[in-house]
Amino acid sequence: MGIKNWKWFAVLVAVIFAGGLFFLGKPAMKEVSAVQAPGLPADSMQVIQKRGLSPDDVFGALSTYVPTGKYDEYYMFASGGHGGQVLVIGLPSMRLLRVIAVFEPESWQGYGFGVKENPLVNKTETIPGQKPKDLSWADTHHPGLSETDGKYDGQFLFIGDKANGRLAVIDLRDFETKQIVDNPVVNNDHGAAFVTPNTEYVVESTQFSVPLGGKYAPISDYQKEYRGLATFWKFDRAKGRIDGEKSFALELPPYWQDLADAGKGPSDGFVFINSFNTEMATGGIEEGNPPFEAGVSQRDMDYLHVINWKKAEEVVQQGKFKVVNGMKVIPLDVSAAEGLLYFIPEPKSPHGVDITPSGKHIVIGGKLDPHVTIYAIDLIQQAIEKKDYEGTDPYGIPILRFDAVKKAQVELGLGPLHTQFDNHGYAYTSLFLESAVARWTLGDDKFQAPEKPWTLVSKIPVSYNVGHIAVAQGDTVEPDGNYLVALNKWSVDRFPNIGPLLPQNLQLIDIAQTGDHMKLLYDMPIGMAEPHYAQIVRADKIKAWEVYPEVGWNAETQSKSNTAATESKVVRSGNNVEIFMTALRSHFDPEHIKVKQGDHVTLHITNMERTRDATHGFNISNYNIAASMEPGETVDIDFIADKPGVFPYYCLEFCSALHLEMMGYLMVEPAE
Ligand code: RUQ
Ligand code: CUA
Repeated sequence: MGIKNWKWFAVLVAVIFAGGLFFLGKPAMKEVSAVQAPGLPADSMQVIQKRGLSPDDVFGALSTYVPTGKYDEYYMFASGGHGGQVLVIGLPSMRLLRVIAVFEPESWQGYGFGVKENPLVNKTETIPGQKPKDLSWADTHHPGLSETDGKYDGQFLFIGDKANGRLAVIDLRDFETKQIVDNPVVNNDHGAAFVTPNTEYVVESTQFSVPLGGKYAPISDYQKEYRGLATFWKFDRAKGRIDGEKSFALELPPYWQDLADAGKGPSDGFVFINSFNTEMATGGIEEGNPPFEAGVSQRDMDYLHVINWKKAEEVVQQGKFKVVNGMKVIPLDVSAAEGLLYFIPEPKSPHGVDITPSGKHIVIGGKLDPHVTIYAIDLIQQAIEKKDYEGTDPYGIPILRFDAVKKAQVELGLGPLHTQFDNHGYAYTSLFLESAVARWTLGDDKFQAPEKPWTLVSKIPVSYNVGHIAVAQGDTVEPDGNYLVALNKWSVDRFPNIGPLLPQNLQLIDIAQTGDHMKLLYDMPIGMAEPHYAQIVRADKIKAWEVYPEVGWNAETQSKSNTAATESKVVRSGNNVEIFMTALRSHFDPEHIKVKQGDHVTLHITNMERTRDATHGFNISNYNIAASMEPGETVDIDFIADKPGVFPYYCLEFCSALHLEMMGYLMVEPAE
């Protein structure tokens, strides 16, 4: 215990002691503050008393408070659910640091309101000839930080859009979205985004089976025509973009594939995706059929999909694929013949699949089974080699024998979903039905817990209905431990009443010590859609720019813009008016833009500032144009001046004392 911790411990002991006296109803304050609580000022004691704080409350407060001028130790990247964005939260303070606009227009960041550099405006083809979908919202589920050797490298963040089958790339040098990729074969996903250990690929797998390629087929042809898909998007790290032409996909049976995770260490080269609805139920409650909720949960076992992506890569190189809307798709019979896909029975109504830090074990949570089931990669490989199958599924995919590949099962409680890991040899699993998080021990993994392997150690209740959990770096080969965040779907009574639509509740839990020590520290309401998954990374891994590297920076190409201007200029040719504009506290140059109705106007605006935080905004009244130019940035906007009149443009950020003066007029002279 370091000297700093000692002091803190002494304060805590004093506080707890004081709290004890306080609860005994003694007029304790004066005695405690001076003698028994060295270092704790009397006014702090008064706060504790006045606010009625318990020792646990004080512990939570001391653990999470980040004094002004000091920084959080971790960044948490959480999906923004059907808000379509990504949330950046500091830990342990649980302060919201940034909302990154991804799939939805967002005016503060000038995202989706005319600036050509952002992918909502400038929709690029990922695969030649494939028209990107014209959508302005998404259901973001799983953020995936880029990895090197199975560790977060702090360079990129990927996020999937469950509702529309898309994937986005965020560059963590400026925390901005650079690319949105449309899956041309399917229109929804769920197992996205999960990266392979060196970010060779970003995995996106479907949730709901559909006829591939956007075809129509009646539901009566479900088994014949509907399919799932696992897409392996090739990531070009140097370009910071997904390369659709080097990507490929595997056709899967029409089971509903659920979450995915990529193997690492001994399981590197494999991707694991679980599934439900191996019943292939097709619903139709209105026609007297069993509803989906009953139809998809009849069987005791569904199938964990084991995909050998390194082998699949070779099979693609050998040309053994069909092309669906420009995407290379490996058909099911090729996967069966080439040994690319195996199934493992998994109980019951499986949801989360998580690889342990060593990469040796695969943990499955079955929503309707009180256990987590653990498989071992060496047993899986042996079973594949020995063809230890219990048969094949109707599509010819071999099913490995459950008992041959199962390593352990641990009974945890009701509704186990998702599992994360720490650096003490513990696994943590969310229990949805029980509203709790369970801590249990791994056996023979990278770290070893003091307790005996494969046993439940303790549980902590959470409020309420926990979905995912995130441990700091808890899905990598170097889990950091210390903190766990429970992403609770319901908050019910935790916050002041704001009407019927309630926030989600993210709860911070201290997991720094072993044994049954898990302490709830903090509740954070999220009043904007439902964060599904989050990843927590040590702050020193993120190396973001403070300002753009040079004046005249194009944030799309991350290089010097060829439309940057350090002096203003207006170039007219026929109906085209091109304006090179500068922005510097506290003026735009030019301040008058004179055009004729119908002119095609192109604006290149350069923020000349080198001062940190000296962002300027730009908008044109009634033209639905909004931009944000961070220091050094050049943005390009073009529009037709179809509305005659005089339209102020002004800076949207309160950048200086004369911010209100930072404006100009767009004068659109009516056409005769
Ligand atoms: S899953 S419903 Cu991450 Cu639990 Cu999306
Ligand atoms: Cu620039 Cu206000």
